[in-house]
Amino acid sequence: MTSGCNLIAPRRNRDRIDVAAALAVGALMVSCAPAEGAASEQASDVPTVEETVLPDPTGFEPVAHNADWTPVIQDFDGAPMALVPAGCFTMGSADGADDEQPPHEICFEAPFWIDVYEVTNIQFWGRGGESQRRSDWTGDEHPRESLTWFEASAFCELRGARLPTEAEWEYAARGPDGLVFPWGNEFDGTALNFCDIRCLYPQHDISYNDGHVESAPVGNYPGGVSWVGAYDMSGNVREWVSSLYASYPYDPTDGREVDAASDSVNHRVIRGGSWYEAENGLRGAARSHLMPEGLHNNTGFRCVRDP
Ligand SMILES: [Ca+2]
Ligand SMILES: [Ca+2]
Repeated sequence: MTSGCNLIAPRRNRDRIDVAAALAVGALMVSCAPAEGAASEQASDVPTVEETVLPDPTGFEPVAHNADWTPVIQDFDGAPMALVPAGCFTMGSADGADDEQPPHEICFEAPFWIDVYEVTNIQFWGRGGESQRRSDWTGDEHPRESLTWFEASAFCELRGARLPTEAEWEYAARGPDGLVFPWGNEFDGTALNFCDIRCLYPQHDISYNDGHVESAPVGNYPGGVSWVGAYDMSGNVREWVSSLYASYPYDPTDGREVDAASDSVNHRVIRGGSWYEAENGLRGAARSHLMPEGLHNNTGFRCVRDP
């Protein structure tokens, strides 16, 4: 990364969110080192507010409470990513399913970046993603779904990134406060795309109309943004994470991470619930799992990268 960074609106929202609005929600958005060929495009349609200095991702102190953190968003060649600062949280839930127990403390000594949005169709194809099946809903800004764990993982690697671990995903969704949902501890059917009144399945919740029967364009529910600035951590599509499905406590050294890439038999964890889920499955601690070759139109992904 170089100097000459600019505060910008998120790339995918250029035509819908201006910089003032972006700053109004309290997020520091930084764009640096535009790729070759992208400079003229950015110069023409991205409003520049002021020069700023790229924050050193490792320069932040560990965070003890969600409210202590102001989102820092950086554009990585068109993919906005949110910085997740170092800190600790309680993974799992004593009130959840058996596989969420026992709750246990997980600490991150270093920060990491996580995608602000689920990976979209246009991002996937535009960057050479490969999948045996296309998404069921193919709008540019709809999430890329109906792909295997291996296809999702390979795409993140194309971006110089990787799938989040299960612990990283949950920390980015819940934060040091351990929120039940990304936005707080009470369910709010206006903050996400889930199985609402128009949903075609028996678990539908007639109390809310979220505007979408199946998947929605990413970033459509600002009320549901997580403490780090990530959208749709709850709902829209479920998200592959790197981890093999195994019992708690979570231990990244017990094989669930190191063996995942070569294991074609055992289930991988999926997080966050989707347009198909009701309230309980949309909690930040809720765990689902699938065979890695599973193709489901309610399952997509997002990537993380290390500083
Ligand atoms: Ca819905
Ligand atoms: Ca999601």
